Amino acid sequence: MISPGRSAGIPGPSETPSGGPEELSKELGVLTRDPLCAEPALTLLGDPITPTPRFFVRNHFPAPKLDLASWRLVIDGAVERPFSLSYEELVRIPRREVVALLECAGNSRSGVNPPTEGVRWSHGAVGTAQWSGVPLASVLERAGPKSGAKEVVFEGADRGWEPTVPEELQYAMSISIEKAMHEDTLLADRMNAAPLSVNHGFPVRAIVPDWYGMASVKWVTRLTVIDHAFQGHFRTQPYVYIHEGDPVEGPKTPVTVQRVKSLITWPGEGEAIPPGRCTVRGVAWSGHGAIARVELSVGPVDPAPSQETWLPTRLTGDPPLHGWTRWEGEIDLTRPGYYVLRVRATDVRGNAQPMLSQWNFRGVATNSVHQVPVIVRDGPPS
Ligand SMILES: Nc1nc2c(c(=O)[nH]1)N[C@H]1C(S)=C(S)[C@@H](COP(=O)(O)O)O[C@H]1N2
Ligand SMILES: [Mo]
Repeated sequence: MISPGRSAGIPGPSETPSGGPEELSKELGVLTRDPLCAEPALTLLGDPITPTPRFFVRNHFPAPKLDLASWRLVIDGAVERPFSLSYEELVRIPRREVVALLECAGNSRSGVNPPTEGVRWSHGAVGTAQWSGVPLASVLERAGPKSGAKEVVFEGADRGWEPTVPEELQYAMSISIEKAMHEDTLLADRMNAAPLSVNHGFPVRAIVPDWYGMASVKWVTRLTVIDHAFQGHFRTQPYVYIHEGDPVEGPKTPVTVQRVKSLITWPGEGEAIPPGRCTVRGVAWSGHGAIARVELSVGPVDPAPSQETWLPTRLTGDPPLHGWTRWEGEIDLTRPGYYVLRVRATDVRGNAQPMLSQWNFRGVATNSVHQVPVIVRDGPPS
């Protein structure tokens, strides 16, 4: 008998991706090899949906190779009916498709000054994909969270060592129970109409739309409902806001919802463009709501703020709920020279991208105005 999942193109046990280096796309530049952190050039990110070979990879530990036939998901903690289920059982639950953007909280860290610890991402640790899976709420409702449930902890199957921690760690991250019960929060097994690759979390990962990527836990094998704030390493150490003057001891504000941000995907940094009219393109998003406007400025390299003239851009396509909005704006540079293009987005709640986002000790959630130097000159494109 063919299960409903199978007929929808769900992989059978024989279709387990092989993983390994052969899976790594040539469109990604490698920042660290083991564990793998890789990002595409920004000029590859203009499409509404990011093709999987151009989707960044952020692994904290070596990617585990899980076997579909033996994979199980355990649901326990502060629930009335703890249980576990196999992949076959999971895919029988009614499914949902969600277009959602993932941005690594460390994206754009290479521009942070003074520099901080952490992977030195350029701006490519962001992508929008179509995810398909089972609403997390369907699984949680079956277990029945107890009153007083505050957070859900996702545990990944990956483990390893971090320089400053004396014991072996497992990747784990929590989200609020409200976010966990949102209909678009998924246990996803498909990305862009194909089974997840090993590096993107095969066989099942969490997708937590509008939150930074650290919450979308890959290789999920356990969900634990808790009645307090999760104190695991990844929740309390790397993915928190720490500002100058904060007390060293004591709780820190966790990184959760994506800040408003826009990026120029064309022209690329340092690109030579011919004099005359030129269309600048890019993407913009906010975890707080839709993008209301995106403005572009063409300035001298080092403008006084008063010299900056912000021009409106056109938002193209339908505004997605959890993806990015594409925009384009016309510029007209007749005189050869060196210029800087700058872009800033504002969301419907009035959150605006700052010229320089407030510095923090982890270099997370950087959303400074994106600046792209260009050269206007005659002659063949470089
Ligand atoms: N189990 C597990 N889940 C994880 C991670 C990880 O290292 N282990 N990295 C997180 C981080 S920090 C990000 S930004 C996203 C990246 O997802 P991607 O590699 O599919 O782009 O996965 C998240 N989920
Ligand atoms: Mo991340």
